[in-house]
Amino acid sequence: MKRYLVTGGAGFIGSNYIRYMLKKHRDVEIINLDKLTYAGNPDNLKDIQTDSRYKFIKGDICDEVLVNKIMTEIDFVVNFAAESHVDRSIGAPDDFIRTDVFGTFVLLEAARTNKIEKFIQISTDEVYGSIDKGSFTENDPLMPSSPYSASKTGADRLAFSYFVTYDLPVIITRCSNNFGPFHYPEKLIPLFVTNAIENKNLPIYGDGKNVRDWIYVEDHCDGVDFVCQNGRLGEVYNIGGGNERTNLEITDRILKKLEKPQSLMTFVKDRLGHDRRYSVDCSKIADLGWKPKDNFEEALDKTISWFMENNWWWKKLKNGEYMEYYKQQYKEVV
Ligand code: NAD
Ligand code: TDX
Repeated sequence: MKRYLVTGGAGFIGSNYIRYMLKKHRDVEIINLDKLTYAGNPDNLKDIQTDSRYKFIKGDICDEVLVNKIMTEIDFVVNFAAESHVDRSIGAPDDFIRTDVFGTFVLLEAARTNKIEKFIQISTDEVYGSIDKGSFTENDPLMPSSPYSASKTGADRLAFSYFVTYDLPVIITRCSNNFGPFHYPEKLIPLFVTNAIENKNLPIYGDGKNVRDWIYVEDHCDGVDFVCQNGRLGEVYNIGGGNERTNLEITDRILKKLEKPQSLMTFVKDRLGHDRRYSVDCSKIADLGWKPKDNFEEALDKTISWFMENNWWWKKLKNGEYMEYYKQQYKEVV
């Protein structure tokens, strides 16, 4: 049995990754360590709660005693735990520094003491900052521009330093924008899909021409598993979907699929420091033999259908305290 510690496994990508791993591999045991912040949701893993290979521990990656105790039983660490929403990092950066930087440090220290087999640090394409033309390779300088991406850069480089300094078997992935089931409805695609279903406005920041490269979450999970098995220690791997779209293009597709009027589009005040375009060059992971499988338009349609069929999951999140706070803070119509 290979024993995994997945942190942040009750969040969007972490929960998809745990489900994917349990389905794909018979010989894995997974401990999910998650603090259950507003973004962590036991509903995301309802269907696998009874799998004997899966165990949930509610706790903080910053808790050194707890992390050290868990780490004695672990071969692989996959660190998804983070504060992950750029807008929130602009309003209140504190938790981003604490979890994304200090929490990663606690995990790295415990992994070093307990001599784990591999440590996968889930970083992000946002560490490079914005690029007008071309795509970033893994060797390009890091120019993060939000408190979120700066915190993630701290964690990314800290993980690398543990490889160089202590020989900790670290691999770092930098993925582009994910979408799919269980995506928290504060992020662009789930917010716009659920708003459109409810005939509410879709708040587009600025001119809506910012570009993101979208990847279906299952492809990302597959890429992380591939890198864990085939990646070289101490290396960084970009993971992208190869689907660059403006926010307006995404909005248009959502409205058409749901047969909703264009009049739901509302232009609101731009995000502070809003990165114009993200783009990663994925030839390094392609040379190792991996590429994403999902077709973007089909995967987006599948995701929209999932949200239509699972309003039990998102309705209570959107009516929750956090979303009320969020709405007041950031959606000023221009
Ligand atoms: P998410 O916000 O949906 O989930 C984060 C999870 O981490 C939640 O379950 C939360 O409860 C948990 N968590 C937060 N603080 C914690 C702490 N101190 N201790 C333990 N658990 C804690 O985020 P996501 O979108 O699933 O992203 C997961 C990871 O992937 C993050 O590291 C993010 O930076 C990275 N990433 C995300 C994307 C994307 O498009 N969503 C793209 C590239 C990289
Ligand atoms: O209401 C909105 N209106 C809008 O125009 C929201 C929530 C977003 N946007 C725009 C901002 C971005 O240009 O849509 C784009 C995508 O925004 P988000 O969904 O907030 O994602 P992004 O800021 O690109 O960051 C995401 O991808 C990289 C994840 O949240 C990060 O965790 C990941 O590292």
